[in-house]
Amino acid sequence: MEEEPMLDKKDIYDTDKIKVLEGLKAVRKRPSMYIGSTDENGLHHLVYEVVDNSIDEAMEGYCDRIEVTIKSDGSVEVSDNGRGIPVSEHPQHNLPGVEIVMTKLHAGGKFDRKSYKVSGGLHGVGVSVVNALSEWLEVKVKRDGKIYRQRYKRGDPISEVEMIGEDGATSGTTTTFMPDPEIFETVEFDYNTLKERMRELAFLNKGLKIVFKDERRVVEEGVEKKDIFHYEGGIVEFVNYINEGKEKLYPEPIYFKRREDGVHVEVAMQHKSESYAKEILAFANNIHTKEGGTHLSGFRAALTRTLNNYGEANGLTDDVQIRGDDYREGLTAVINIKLPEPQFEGQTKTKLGNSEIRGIVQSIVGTELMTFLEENPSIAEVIIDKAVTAAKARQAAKKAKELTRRKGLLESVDLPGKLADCANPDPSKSELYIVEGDSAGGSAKQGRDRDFQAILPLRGKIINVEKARLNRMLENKEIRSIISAIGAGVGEDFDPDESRYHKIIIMTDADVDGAHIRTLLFTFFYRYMKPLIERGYLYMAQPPLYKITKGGGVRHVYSEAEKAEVLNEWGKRGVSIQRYKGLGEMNPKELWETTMDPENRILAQVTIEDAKEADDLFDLLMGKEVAPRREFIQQNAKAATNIDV
Ligand code: 0RA
Repeated sequence: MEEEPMLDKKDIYDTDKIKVLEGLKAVRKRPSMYIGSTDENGLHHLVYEVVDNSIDEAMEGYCDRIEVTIKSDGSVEVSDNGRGIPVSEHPQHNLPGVEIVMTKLHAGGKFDRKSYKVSGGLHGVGVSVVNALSEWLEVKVKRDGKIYRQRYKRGDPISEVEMIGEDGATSGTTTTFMPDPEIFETVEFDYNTLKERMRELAFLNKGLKIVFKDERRVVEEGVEKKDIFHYEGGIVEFVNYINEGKEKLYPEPIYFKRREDGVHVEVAMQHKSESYAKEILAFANNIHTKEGGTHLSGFRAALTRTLNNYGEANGLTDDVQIRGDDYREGLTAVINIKLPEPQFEGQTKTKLGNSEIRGIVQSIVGTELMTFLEENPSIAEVIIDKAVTAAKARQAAKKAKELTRRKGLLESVDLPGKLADCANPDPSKSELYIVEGDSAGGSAKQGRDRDFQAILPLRGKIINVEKARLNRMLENKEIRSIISAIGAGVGEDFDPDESRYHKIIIMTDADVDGAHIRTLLFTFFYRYMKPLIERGYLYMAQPPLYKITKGGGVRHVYSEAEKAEVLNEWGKRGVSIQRYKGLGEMNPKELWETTMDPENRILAQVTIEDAKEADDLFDLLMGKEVAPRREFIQQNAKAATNIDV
């Protein structure tokens, strides 16, 4: 900061101003009432508040560039090329417009812009709040060929609005502020936090260029971070950004935009094909309404109704009851509305409350989407087909759940026929072996300790992974017998406290098929019984790799290293080495001794990371290309045999 002009404060404090200062004092006394909190969130909110003012100018069409810079001293500068905050005197206050905007809470009236302001929740409290909570703040206005400046300390003007130069070419407003460490727990801005909001604002305001810079490390390290966000495609590009790298059901997002009763409604949406997650982002006046609201419910109602109507009229629904959820499976959508007087409600003031908006959004989305479907029948068909598949999967999952429900208090669980259960009723002492193949299943049944070990054999290839869709998993008989053997439900209803075993041990061969089945089972547990993995109930059995015999001695080894050790110890003469290719090669006694006896066996506990990896791999296996698929199965088969305990 440059020299501070000497001011006799009495001279400039008219009664009006005293009121103003009382207002800002109140802000400093209870900052959380204005910005939510004084932690990191509140700190970053200061930037949003200042940027929102420039965004308002952009929304009115007077500004197409905003520059946001974290300066090397830790202050933040926000600069726009809008009209510039007026500097002329306000008739009632006898103060320049810019001073009113900077020092008066909710400065309204003459210098208040109308239209679709960014306001609601914590947004729109006004830049005077930022001023009050700043150690210092400086505003520069370029207007009518001149440059004006005023400075403040903790909200107090410490200079007049001064004309400091001339610049005939441009107009705009630049605000620089240093958050007050007396107020905030931390005054260090996080680049990535701010960056995400800047990107979002650029998507929501197509054509607007936001230049975001961090100059903090220029001096010491010579690095300047800079991102430029500028999207001529607006929210269509937003959807492309979210869906990047994913398989899409149709190549371009569906887009439409219309205005009704002074409300602007804009929607971009696209379904992913191999992913089931949905991401529907709703914004009102640039505020991300995380808690939803009337615009979101209008969108959802229109989506369900329109697709149902189209599907039924064109015989695409396969007589299945399709629900809204089914149409939203894999959907990425951005709903962007601008309305005159938004009401924000909810815990975090991010729920749009204006009731008239539901009908407006529903009617616009309804007619625009119907037009799109009629003009693009092949896209309409794939969307409805996907929903039909989702609806069928949902019904199958429901059936699977019903299967696993306990009958009554005194009655036992409905157990699958193939399960050889254990005698001990205490889950914490009980183990369930899920065994690949009937023959290994037979050996395991004979070799086990039936007091605490239960065996569930699975048919060789439980399901053709190449063709299986995740949602078809629950229709699979083998998967259903796992669900009922464990007896704790599935999916959202899964309750690990109900699990009939505290150790669930997957026992498969150490070959490609075994790896296949393991991937599938891990994926199943990860998606439908995750708490089981989190509790550490899921394990992999580790059968030995080799049987080494010499004279009367027998050693089972579980790794190449161990094999080398034994050969070193015994010498090579008279030694025979047998490689186990599958579990089926072991007789019941050998299987017990090497793989099931708690005294000797090695178990690998499955972690969430292991399961997540399998889940990603599963997605890859479901992918379209054939060559990489083969390769990954082989690599995974290798990796899966090398897990250390
Ligand atoms: C009030 C009236 C006018 C513009 C602005 C405020 C204004 C405020 C900010 C805050 C950051 N950037 C801004 N740009 C403009 C309209 C003045 C006119 O009629 O020319």
